[in-house]
Amino acid sequence: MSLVLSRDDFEAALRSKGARYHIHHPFHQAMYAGELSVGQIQGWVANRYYYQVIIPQKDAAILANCPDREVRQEWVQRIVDHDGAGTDPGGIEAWLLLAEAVGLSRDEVVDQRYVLPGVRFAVDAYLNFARRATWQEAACSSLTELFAPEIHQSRLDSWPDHYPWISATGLSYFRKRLSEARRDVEHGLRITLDHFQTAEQQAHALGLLQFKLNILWSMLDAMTLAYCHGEPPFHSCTGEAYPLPPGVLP
Ligand code: AHQ
Repeated sequence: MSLVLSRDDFEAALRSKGARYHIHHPFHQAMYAGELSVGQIQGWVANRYYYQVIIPQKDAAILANCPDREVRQEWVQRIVDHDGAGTDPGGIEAWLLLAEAVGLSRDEVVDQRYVLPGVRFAVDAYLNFARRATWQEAACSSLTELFAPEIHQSRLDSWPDHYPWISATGLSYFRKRLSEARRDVEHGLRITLDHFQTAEQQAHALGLLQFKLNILWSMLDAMTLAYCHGEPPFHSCTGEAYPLPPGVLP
């Protein structure tokens, strides 16, 4: 029977999960080292588009499950940050600028032709979890963003030197998330530390964060198999290759 953690120790336990963040995945390590090809970058951008467009739906599911007006007033900004509103084109539009900057057309990204089954399953697991979980559980799972500013900054720091063929305008999404992630995670952490009080609840919260870490890691596993090991789905059993971004040699 584990003992209940103090608020500070509970936060420290959540932050210690950073050791399993996808910044440590070999695909991301290769990205920062400048070892990815045009096609591998294109594959990552095209697949992560599916994650980006599901995030506002995930946040809308949280809002739908949340009866607390003050929480909703703060959480709703996440949807605006991605979908845009008024003069703000939003993060999904910024991601499409990134897609164009890496040599993909908007159409081939928006139609999701390159999204790998493993990526789709992982992302859909996140959305479906948020729909059926309590709003506090789903808020807790978003705390992978405790570690996100570092990963966005590492792209801003490494891409210009390693991938000079990607125009700076394509990096605007990463710049945008530096401040948004910090603001979002402060709210998500407050909800989590306030809600999960008993030792059992705290252990459950740590499990929810691990579930989301697994989602991010599994997405990169699918991309690694397809774009680094040359084993896209059905590569070994049919003639027709799974759709691959133009920079990925079949
Ligand atoms: O661009 C990202 C983003 O908008 C979000 C929302 C948040 C959530 O609600 O789960 N998580 C998240 C993340 C984004 N980018 C990822 C990356 O590696 O670029 C990191 C990811 C996260 O840490 O959960």
